[in-house]
Amino acid sequence: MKIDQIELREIRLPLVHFFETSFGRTTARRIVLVRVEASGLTGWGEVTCGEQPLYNYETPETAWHILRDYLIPGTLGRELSGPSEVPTRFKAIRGHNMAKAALENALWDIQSQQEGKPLWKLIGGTLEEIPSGVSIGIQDSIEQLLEKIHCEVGAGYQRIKLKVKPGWDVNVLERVRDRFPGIVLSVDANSAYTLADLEHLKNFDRFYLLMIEQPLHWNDIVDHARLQREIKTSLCLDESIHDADDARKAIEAGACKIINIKLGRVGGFTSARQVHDVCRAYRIPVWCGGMLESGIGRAHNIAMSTLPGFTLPGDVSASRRYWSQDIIDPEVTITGAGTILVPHTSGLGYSPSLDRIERATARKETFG
Ligand code: OSB
Ligand code: MG
Repeated sequence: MKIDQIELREIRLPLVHFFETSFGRTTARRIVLVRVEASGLTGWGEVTCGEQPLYNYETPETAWHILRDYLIPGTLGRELSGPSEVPTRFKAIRGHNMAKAALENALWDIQSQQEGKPLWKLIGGTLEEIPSGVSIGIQDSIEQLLEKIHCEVGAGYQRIKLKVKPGWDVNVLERVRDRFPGIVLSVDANSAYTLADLEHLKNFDRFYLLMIEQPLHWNDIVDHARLQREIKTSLCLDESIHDADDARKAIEAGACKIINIKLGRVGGFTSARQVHDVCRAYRIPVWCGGMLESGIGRAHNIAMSTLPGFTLPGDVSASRRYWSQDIIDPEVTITGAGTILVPHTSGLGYSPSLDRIERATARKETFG
């Protein structure tokens, strides 16, 4: 495919409810979208980084810079054998996986349209109904949290994940388990603890959680392996896994029993499939993480979640939980069984609304 034009846009989207993690509260998103024109077709990608360099070091500004000054000049006007040529071509550029993923994933969108098949089939997906869970942020009060859990369980979501941090953990879990003894429950600390908290973390075993996600340092494998030896609950790594090699090392070290795959964090579909394949070979279950994506990133997440190793409910939930109006049609909805039905049309399976994207655009730059 020959890349004829690339457009970068930053859109602003207010969240319907704030989202708070151990590193802070988000009330509105700044999202960089990549639109690629190739072979007469249009493909879309989303940079999934946060507004601040807190989850990882990427921000909308760093992504814009890396795309404008490196990734776009390296692909514009060129004939590419396919989307997987993007990671090969930019191997020398260290990191910036979310910027790379946005470009590569837009090309997968184009290729699936070219071949006239759904994106999820093109990447090798097999599951047509995806189990869906929710990630619930830190709230202003435990009562507010209990009310939120009640609503999400009522909506049918198959797994509830709670954000935790020192001071909002065992005390909260005590109350949650008291009221909801039977739900499938997990927690995500986004690196809020250290091994000095080992005795405290052992208390989490009482709540028969499905997993504890990324309790320790955001780039660590060794300390997580130590922690996993000391507690019964399965650890899941998120921030620490950037590629298939990280996954192999973490699994071999015994640092986790589950891995969360995020398309942006690992650099796009090519790398995500490699992480998935390594986990499958070791019989490590995976699930699709979320980054408060707009409909475009959400549609890519749905496609990835159809790979056969995605056996646990993901953080991919209905558009309505985030946006008063999503930027795709139709919006993402869940069934009463807590699943998302994958689309059967070719390409992404959801149409970006140019109208709504234009209205949300804060800046735009076109190349080519
Ligand atoms: O660690 O999974 C995470 C959101 C922003 C940054 C990191 C994380 C999250 C979530 C939200 O948990 C998942 C979602 O609903 O998109
Ligand atoms: Mg996480």
